[in-house]
Amino acid sequence: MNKPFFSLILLSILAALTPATASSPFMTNVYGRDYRLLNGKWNVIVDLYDQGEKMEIYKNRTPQSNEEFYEYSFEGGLRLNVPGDWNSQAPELKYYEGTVWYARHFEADPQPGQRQFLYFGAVSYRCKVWLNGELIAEHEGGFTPFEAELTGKLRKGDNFIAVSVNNRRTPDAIPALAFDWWNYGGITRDVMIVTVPRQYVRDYFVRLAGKSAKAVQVSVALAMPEETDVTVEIPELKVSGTVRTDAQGRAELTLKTPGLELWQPEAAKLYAVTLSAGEDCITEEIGFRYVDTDGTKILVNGVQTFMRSVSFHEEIPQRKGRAFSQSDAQMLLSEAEALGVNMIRLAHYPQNEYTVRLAEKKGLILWQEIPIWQGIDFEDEGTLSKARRMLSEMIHRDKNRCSVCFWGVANETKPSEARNAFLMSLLDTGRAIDTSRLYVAAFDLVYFNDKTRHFEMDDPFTENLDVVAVNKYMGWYHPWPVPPTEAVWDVVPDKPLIISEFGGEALYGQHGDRNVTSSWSEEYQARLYEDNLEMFRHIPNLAGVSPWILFDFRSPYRFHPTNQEDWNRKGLVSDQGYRKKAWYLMHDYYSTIKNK
Ligand code: GCB
Repeated sequence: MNKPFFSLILLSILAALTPATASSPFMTNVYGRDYRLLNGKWNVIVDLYDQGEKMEIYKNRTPQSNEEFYEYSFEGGLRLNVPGDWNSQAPELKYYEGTVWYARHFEADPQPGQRQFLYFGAVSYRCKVWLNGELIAEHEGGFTPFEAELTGKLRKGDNFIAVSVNNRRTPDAIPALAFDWWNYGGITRDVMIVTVPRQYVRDYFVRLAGKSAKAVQVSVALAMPEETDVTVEIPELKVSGTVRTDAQGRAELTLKTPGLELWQPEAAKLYAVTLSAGEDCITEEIGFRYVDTDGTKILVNGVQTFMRSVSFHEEIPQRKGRAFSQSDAQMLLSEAEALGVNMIRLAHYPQNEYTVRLAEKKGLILWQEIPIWQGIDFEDEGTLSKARRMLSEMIHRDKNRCSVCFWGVANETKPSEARNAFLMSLLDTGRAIDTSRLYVAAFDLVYFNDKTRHFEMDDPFTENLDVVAVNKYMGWYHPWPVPPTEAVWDVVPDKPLIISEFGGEALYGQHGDRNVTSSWSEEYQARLYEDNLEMFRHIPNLAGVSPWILFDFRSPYRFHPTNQEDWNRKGLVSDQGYRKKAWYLMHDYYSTIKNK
């Protein structure tokens, strides 16, 4: 049997055998729980040769006799902020790829009848967690949460937690060996101890029951299998309902919602929704909208909506580090809003909850994706199961965020049987959890057909997607085969098409010839934008555009000694926060479209 065919069959069998991803791997809405952050300074040990586990340094031993000694100590060494990447906190860790141990003490006072969990917003990229010397969690994937139950393990008084974090790039990882952003390592999002009652509402999915504001559908899962009453209330609408869970602790409820106002792009409306069961009660601000397509149009709440988008990485350029806080989210989103967008494509991985929740409050549509970014080994079944897990973790974390209208499953992949089976398995995984969003992938294989004189793309996988997206760098990676006025597109003509990336590099403050690509000048970048904006007029099924990218971002991919210096300079805004000339063109374009 040939290898691709064999792997195709293997992948399909595996996809069928791997357990369903329908129930959430962590509790829903952790920020709505009783939690205590373990953020702040942690002690670290840099372990380039991976010796720490063998030495059991997670036991944090100290000499107990005259003969004993230990070649490590968590006290008295380097300390790093959590959340935060290590690369931006110590010069010697700027390019570090390997293991770093994080450790700290904390006080606990566990009460009978309560359960405690340790929750990590994200650790990049793989990690193991020990509590008081016992291994309690392992996780792979740098952009999604995980938790470990601590009930019965926490000591009254002092506890010691150690986390080994490793960000080494490997061929089976997601993303894999090379990618165009900084490989930040560390505990990059909030860490918290969460306390819940013994039985609690572990998971819920609240969304419209159909394509109208008339009713809301609620799916609930309790932590433990038990038949009990769950009450769901939307006080502002004076709506409530009670349902009994089945023996597995699960229930479905439909609530009629007269007077419900839909969440709309740029007009966010959220309702406090409360779920209670026994001793447990949890409230979350939730919005309601529906999204679908009609031919080549994207409809939000039945209204055709053109996606005026932009992308950013989870990075604060001025600080040269990963974004992690509420104020970071505010900075990124306010600059996006200033451009006049109604959508953000969160590049290229699930970003932190502060960004997602604030975007929702601001009425911004979101596209979230997993880092299936070029170079992925589609024939490796281990990689497939990781990808499915990442996708389901992303969906579970944000399924109640109505702002998320698109789940992205891949960026720039090439057709092959193995790729098709892999992506199909991701779509199946996603659709088994959530059918209230559009599934999208970004492709980069559009070419100019000399015979038809059209831009075209041959990738039959597009059939399986609700919306097709194309990254096309006309005027940067691709010279123009025809003037932009004649650049007519014939790509997936029956589906909505989003230009999910376009752009080129310019060093802020560098002026030069608007006709010379290698000038790296603001003038050339502005000209490139003029040309692309002209081309967009000749894409009949265009449903949105998303320039690449809002801010210059750090990337070891980019090593021109004077124009790049480890920065991808395609930002409309520089690493110092200055707007380049192209920003103004894009801003005008968006105001014109908006006011049409
Ligand atoms: C792409 C990738 C994006 C890169 C960008 C570039 O197609 O999707 O991650 O950063 O091009 O700048 O080349």
